Amino acid sequence: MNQFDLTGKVALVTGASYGIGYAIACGLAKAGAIIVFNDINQDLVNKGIAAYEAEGIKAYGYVADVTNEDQINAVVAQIAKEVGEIDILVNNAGIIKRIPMHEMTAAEFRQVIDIDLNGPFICAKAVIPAMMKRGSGKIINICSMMSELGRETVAAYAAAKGGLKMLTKNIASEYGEFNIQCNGLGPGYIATPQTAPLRELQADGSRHPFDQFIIAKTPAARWGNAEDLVGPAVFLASPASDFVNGHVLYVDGGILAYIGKQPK
Ligand code: NAP
Ligand code: GCO
Repeated sequence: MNQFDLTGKVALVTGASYGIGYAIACGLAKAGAIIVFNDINQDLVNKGIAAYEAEGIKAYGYVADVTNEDQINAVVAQIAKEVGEIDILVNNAGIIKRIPMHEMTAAEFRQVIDIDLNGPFICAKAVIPAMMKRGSGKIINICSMMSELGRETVAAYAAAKGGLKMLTKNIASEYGEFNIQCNGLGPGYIATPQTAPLRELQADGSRHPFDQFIIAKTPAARWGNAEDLVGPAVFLASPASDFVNGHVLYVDGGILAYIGKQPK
């Protein structure tokens, strides 16, 4: 038996019109999964469907804000009717606000927590009952280096991603007996729109200081690509990981293991 075969499995990847979610969804599709995704407006969903089609993937797209429990519950019910019960949930949708904490408003802090932590709670809560009834399910929460480390200007994001690590462990603890596995996938620094500001070339054509910093902090000496996350995501979504639960699999090129290259 191919332990990495996802044939016939329905996978919901949140916020997957582009970026990491899109790459993971494409990888799950190539392993046989039926791809369903949501984004916050129809324009993004339409663009996503077109992008999947260009990859030869028929994806089902729905408009839903992960922070809106009524919208998520309605979409999960619609998916069950139109596509099938969800076997795999990838909580990918997320934002970051890079603001010094003492300058961040409470509203800005709450918005990041709402999308990056409350959203995964709402989506997991929506799919778990059917997984319990079926006696199987996979939940993958997209964590971060900031599930383990802090840095300037990302207090809300780190609080959310640290909380998401513990939510992952708690879902694993509470629902493991129903053969539901909940694990985290912790990307390092990945070249997507979300990190584009950290890689912008300087006026003199030199690399952004943060870009240089990440290269020095990464043993692989490169930024990750969204495609680097596909194999680990297929593993966590497949029978190959049926006895892996409450784990955060970091895909970071070695950042968390490395003190950093000595400056020349
Ligand atoms: P991205 O390029 O900004 O894409 C995020 C996606 O989530 C977008 O499609 C976005 O839609 C969607 N989204 C935002 N708020 C939403 C909401 N309320 N409801 C539904 N969808 C929503 O980000 P990314 O780099 O692909 O990151 C994806 C995930 O990986 C995030 O959880 C991020 O924290 C995490 N991560 C990223 C990195 C990295 O280096 N890039 C590393 C570690 C972890 P809009 O376009 O409308 O905003
Ligand atoms: C930042 C980056 C990071 C990455 C990612 C690292 O500003 O430090 O955006 O937070 O997005 O989460 O794993």
